[in-house]
Amino acid sequence: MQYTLGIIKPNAVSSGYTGKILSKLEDSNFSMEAIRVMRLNSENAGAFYAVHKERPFFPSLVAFMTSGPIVPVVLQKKDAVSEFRRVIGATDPNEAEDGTIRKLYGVSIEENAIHGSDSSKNARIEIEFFFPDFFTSI
Ligand code: 3AN
Repeated sequence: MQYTLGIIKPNAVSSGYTGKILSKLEDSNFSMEAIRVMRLNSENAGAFYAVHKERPFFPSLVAFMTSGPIVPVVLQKKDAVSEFRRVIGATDPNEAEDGTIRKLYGVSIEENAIHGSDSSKNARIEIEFFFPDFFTSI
């Protein structure tokens, strides 16, 4: 079993898709291990996306991710990281396969509805970012 971190992004939360997205994840046999509804401030959003700090889209990404509530969620499944990325689809919703979460609920490469960790190592770092006690409580 492996853990991954998903974040339902502000565009999907404000459009009322949180329930539908969580339902799709449950239907895909992910088990929900932790969840919260929260807002990021600019400092936290910048820290979370620090790897993109030099990219031209960074200021806009931080503004978007702080524009409204988000829903970080810890999910568990066999091969959770790659399975989750398969269910969410390509970063650009226009390139995502039919039926994927980004195809269904993403509106642009930036407002792409959901984040997913890209490796097991980063999943651990990202889970601890949003749920500092997670690994000490399991
Ligand atoms: P993914 O979330 O698919 O792993 P990353 O890590 O390359 O994609 O990008 C992180 C986030 O940065 C994306 N989810 C998206 O919101 C934003 N992003 C990535 N590339 C672009 C881009 N070319 N223009 C605007 N935003 C982007």
